[in-house]
Amino acid sequence: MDDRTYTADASPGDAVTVAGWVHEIRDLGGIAFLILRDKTGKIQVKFEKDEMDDEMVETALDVHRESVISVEGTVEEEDRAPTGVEVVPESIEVIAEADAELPLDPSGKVEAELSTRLDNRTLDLRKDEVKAIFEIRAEALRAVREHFRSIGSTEINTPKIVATGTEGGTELFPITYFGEEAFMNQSPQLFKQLMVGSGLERVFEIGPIFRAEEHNTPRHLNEATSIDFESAFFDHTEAMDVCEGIVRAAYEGVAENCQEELEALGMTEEFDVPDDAFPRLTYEEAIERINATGALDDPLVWGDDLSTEAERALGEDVGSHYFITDWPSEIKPFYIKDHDDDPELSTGFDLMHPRLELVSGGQREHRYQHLIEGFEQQGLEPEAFEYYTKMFKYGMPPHAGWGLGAERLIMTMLGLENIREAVLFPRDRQRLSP
Ligand code: AMO
Repeated sequence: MDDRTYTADASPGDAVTVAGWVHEIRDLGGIAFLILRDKTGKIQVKFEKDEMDDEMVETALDVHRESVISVEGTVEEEDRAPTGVEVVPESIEVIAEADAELPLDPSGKVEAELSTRLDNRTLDLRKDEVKAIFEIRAEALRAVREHFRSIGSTEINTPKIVATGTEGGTELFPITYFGEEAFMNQSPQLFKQLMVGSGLERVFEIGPIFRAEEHNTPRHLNEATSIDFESAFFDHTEAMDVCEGIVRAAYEGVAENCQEELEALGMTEEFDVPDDAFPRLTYEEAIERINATGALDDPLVWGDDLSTEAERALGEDVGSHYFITDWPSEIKPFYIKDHDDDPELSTGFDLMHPRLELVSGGQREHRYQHLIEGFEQQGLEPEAFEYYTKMFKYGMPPHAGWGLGAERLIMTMLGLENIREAVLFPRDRQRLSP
């Protein structure tokens, strides 16, 4: 429709064709209003029964809500209209009639359960506050990409069907690949590391990761989007600097370009770009602080991973984004490098939001012999990873990087209760369709 005008662009005096969905019809007797909604907003169309063509008025009053229509007419100023203008129609066409009964109410007057919303995502995304989440997600990813490019990293796309896992064997989804067992990739970890040894040196990827986690929680998905970064000649502190920059760039992009969306979410007042350097606590300091809060029945001891409860207690105590650094080597994966002066301590770090973990990363083990030993210590067979390990024999620079969960970033940025709200079509224990 070349001649279509978006509702937001309709100005008094214009002859327009507006097209979109029937948001609402209000029949007041002699006069009736149809509210038409499109991507950019809503506009009132006025029908004066005595003065207009009967058939046109009848069509407008009979059409079901959420049908797709187009209206040709003139835009006039009208102070009483929600947007200060209205369309005085000359003709109306019903392009796609909607059923009278809808599985959920896009006007939002009747609230729907999350599962009903996810089953009917198309209708759900007709609501301003839901659409806003995905506009913001798109903007955050745009800003992230731009920031990565500004620091000289190359976007890569690596295979999602793989022969081996990297993040622990129990969380793999097996598939059949021409009669052989293969898996959906849990992380681009090994591929991004291989690329720092290539001529590309500094890379990022934004792509799906698959985790066959059994538990169904408000913070886990079985298919998530990971924002991954890896750079040659970086140590873990430099990787953390980039991580901070990326998180801030995402917030800045949203603050600059998504004011309308933040308004739809009722967040204009409370949306702050995190500005200070994120505090960096060592693992040891973190467990001391958690124990000092008294929130846990059993105090943490060195070597414990942090439970959800422990993360929450620390998050409340710190009150902003923060890093946890210097984790015990034994609870970090084989590819994370240990500190040279203390092999019990790793260079692994996590970036935390007060509510939950956003990022894991670290400097990587780039020395061939140490890497092979790391595999063996974790009970993995280095032979299965030969495609990866052998490249460490041909000139692999020291390097570091991290992975950031895109949905967790959006969930925490917008204060969403459930991570599923930040995904169009979530995959979880119960949900494989749509
Ligand atoms: P990790 O397994 O900690 O590290 O994942 C990195 C980040 O990805 C997000 N994430 C998830 N989000 C939603 N649902 C899930 N099931 C899920 N799993 C992970 C989280 C998490 O912090 N290879 C390393 C990264 C690296 O060292 O570069 C890795 O995958 O936000």
